[in-house]
Amino acid sequence: MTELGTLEDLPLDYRKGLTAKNLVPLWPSLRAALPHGIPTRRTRPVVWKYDDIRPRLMQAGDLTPIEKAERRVLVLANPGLGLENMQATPSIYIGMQLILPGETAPNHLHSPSAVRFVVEGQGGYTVVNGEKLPMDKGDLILTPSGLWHEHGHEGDGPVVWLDALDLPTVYAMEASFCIEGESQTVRNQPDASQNYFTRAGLAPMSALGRPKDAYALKRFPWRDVRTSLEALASVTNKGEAVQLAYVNPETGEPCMPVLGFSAILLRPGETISPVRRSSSAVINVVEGQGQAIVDGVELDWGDSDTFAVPTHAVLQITNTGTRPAYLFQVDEAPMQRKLGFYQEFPTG
Ligand code: 1HN
Repeated sequence: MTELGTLEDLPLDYRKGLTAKNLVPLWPSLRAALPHGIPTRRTRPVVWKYDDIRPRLMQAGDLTPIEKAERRVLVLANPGLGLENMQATPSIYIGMQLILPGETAPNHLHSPSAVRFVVEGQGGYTVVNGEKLPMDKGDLILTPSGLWHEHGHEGDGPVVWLDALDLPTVYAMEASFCIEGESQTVRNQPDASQNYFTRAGLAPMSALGRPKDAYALKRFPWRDVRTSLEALASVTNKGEAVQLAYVNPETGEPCMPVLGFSAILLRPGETISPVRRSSSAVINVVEGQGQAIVDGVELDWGDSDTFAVPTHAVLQITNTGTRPAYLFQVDEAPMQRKLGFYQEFPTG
């Protein structure tokens, strides 16, 4: 590799002249911008234990009324990226949100896209463009860019869900903003997962003649995901990942444009070594216990824990328990594919 010239190689006068005119020489920074072979990653492989999050979230419930928070959230911030930047990985925002019985979180829309993945509790709901979506444990709820959404809680006990947003990317583009609105009128029909899209391979006849709905399905009930994972496991060799992607049933494409979502089943004692990918990931444990080795760092995980996987990381995940483990994965592969640089690197 050729040694490139440094800033200090340049006469001070010349450097000052460049600065005065808002100009910067590329060659002293070229290797940092384009490292050879593998990107420089500041993202750390870390685990956020639910046992650390939950009591602090409940404390927030006492300390901060919902009116003073709008969204009562503790953000899972990766220490390698600066806690203040609210990035679990460079392109993934993750928060844990608490809503208490009777509370409502007001209606708004924004340019970033969000999903909710329910961690605990019953009776929560989100209204998305007039469609009331129940939130049971493990359900995935989409609140895409530009769609009105508000939350509520009609049950007992706390409801906690994980928010995943493409906020870091949208914010970096100086394109992140929000509009507040009046509470929505709920349409008098259950969510589309309960009537229009109840089975793979079946779509309402009326869907055939019209343009594809970018967000045909806004709720993916965990009950169905779990059943589908178990069916897939029955025909998948041990050591091969049992993994299902959440897709738009009308297009077969990832259900959101920037972030991708998938569910993984790990059989007791099973280890999987997914290919190295150019995208980062955040993994939440629906249930089970095990260990991940991420770029050589050992992370122990249990129920409702969450861990970060940097881009290009070497990853191994083991279910150390005696029952199946279920994981929920967020990554930015859909965005990287659209931008034309998504890659998988065979390991070994
Ligand atoms: C948001 O709209 C929600 O609607 C939660 O529940 C977390 C974090 C950043 C920006 C918008 C919500 C958010 C958010």
